[in-house]
Amino acid sequence: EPERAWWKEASVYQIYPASFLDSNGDGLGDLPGIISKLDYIKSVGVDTIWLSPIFKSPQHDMGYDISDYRNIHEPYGTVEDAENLIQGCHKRGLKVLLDLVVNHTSDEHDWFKESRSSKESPKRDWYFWKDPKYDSNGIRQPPNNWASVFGGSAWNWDEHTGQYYLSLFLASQPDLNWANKDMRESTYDDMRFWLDRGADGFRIDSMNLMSKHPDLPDAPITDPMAEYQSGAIYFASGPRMHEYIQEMRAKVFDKYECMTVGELGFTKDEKSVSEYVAKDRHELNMLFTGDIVDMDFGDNHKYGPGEFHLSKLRHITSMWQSAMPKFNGWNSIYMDNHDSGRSLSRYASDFPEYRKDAAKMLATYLCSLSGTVFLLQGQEIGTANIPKSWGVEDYIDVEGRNYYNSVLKQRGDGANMGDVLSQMRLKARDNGRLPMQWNSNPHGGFTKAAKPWMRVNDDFDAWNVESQEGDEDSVLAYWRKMLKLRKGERDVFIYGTYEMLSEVKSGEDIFAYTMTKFDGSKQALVLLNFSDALKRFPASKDYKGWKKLIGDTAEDLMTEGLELKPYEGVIYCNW
Ligand code: TEU
Repeated sequence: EPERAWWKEASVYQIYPASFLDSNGDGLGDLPGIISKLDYIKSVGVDTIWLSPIFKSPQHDMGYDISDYRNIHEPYGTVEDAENLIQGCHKRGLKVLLDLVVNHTSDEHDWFKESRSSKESPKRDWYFWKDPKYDSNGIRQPPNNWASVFGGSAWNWDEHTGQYYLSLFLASQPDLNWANKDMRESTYDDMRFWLDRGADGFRIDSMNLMSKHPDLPDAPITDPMAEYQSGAIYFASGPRMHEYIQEMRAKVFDKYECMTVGELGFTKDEKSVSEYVAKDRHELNMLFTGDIVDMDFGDNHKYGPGEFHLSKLRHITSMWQSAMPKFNGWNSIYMDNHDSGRSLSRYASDFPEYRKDAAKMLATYLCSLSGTVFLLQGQEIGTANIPKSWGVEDYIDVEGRNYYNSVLKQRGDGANMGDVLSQMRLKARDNGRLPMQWNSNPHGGFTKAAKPWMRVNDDFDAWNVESQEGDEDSVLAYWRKMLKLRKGERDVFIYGTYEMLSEVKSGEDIFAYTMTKFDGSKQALVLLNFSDALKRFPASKDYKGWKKLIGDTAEDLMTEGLELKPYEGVIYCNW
């Protein structure tokens, strides 16, 4: 018998508050907007929501720069709205995960204001402050060569006290120094504030960056062309990381029935990952390991040229599906979040002739694997990336803009940026942040304002929630069916044992695997065609008497095999 837990069986729906629903016509989504759609969310078949940050913030990084953990970003609503949202969820049997961003704060947080006020401030040590270095020409330089994730140096000069402070993301997102005990305790108080108000857990932002190498050494030169280098080996999964998580768990999480999902960047090997989620370590419930959302990144940079190959997806899927049971760990299953492009457009196809089948095929993949499934708002209706006709001015996220501008500066030629824009079309974070398409009213019913905070995809007339409601053949209906099936047959899917079929057995471009119940009594065969051509799954006597569980076709697998349409996904079973 598998060890069962509610958080293992949860299906989680990520809400991007700015883009979900605008209730007051200011062009920006808000908490009352989310509250008004809880019945819809419930109807999709999920049972947990994850809210991207809703807290007070100057919004230089869309709320991942928090200036007060105990207040709500004013245009989103109030603490009372947040409590109502949590209660409204609980009434419907939905749980709520909040986004815990404690690797850094906003530079407008009181803690940082105090810290930067003087070298003698009691909060000086709550952040990383260092003296400058001087080069051979006597020119002031940052304390080390680390690059910020968003471009430029990770160090920022502060004239007032004559030191640099560290920020791995924007200069307005100074990194907290977790080695400082008082700082940690204050953060735990903030966590309890929300758990006491009913939050059921946290998605923990940039989790593994919280412990840095104490000497903050120069990074090795991995990109000789770049001015600054990735310091990840010194700032990811540092020496005290697990001590901090275990402390957090003992002092906070264990006091509540709390679900925890840690976001891991840079740490991807099985052994390091196991240290976060192996059951006997008492750390986190599960992780976002990021390797599936990174599959098509370039070698040195996210926006470098990279391609999706099914072989990568097979490899990553198989690696984690087989690794987790070895150390009694658990994992999240996801392909989309607010930090990249939509999987439909990147790994399958949003061409009109394939879009519906492709969105369903990816849902079949996500809903058939062992782990806790996460979907991003809009994924349930087949939301696609930004269309090709949009210009660079329609991309408003700081990460993509910074990259675009840095290349433009190098090349000095705006006419020659097509390659960069085409990478942004695939991977820019804006793609995951487009407003929800509710109906065919102006701006897809997302807002009544003349201008939404972010442009709505042009295809909202054809692709929206309302037009899919009641359509049995829609992507939405399919997600509902799959999420239900996943729960109904939880021992086969959620808790099942995965085994991949080799390409020889599955046929080219078909991703095929079986999921098996712990006692061997039930087995399902998942067949996914990741290409835009007809593909044949060869006949095999292994499937004598197997029946179709999901899909339009009903061929006999033993005698005929199966012809899969472009981007078709099907499931057969032996029961
Ligand atoms: O992301 C952490 C992270 O590593 C990102 O830089 C990610 O690699 C990048 O966005 C991919 O393009 C988290 C949040 O999810 C992200 O939205 C925030 O900007 C970031 O932390 C800083 O808080």
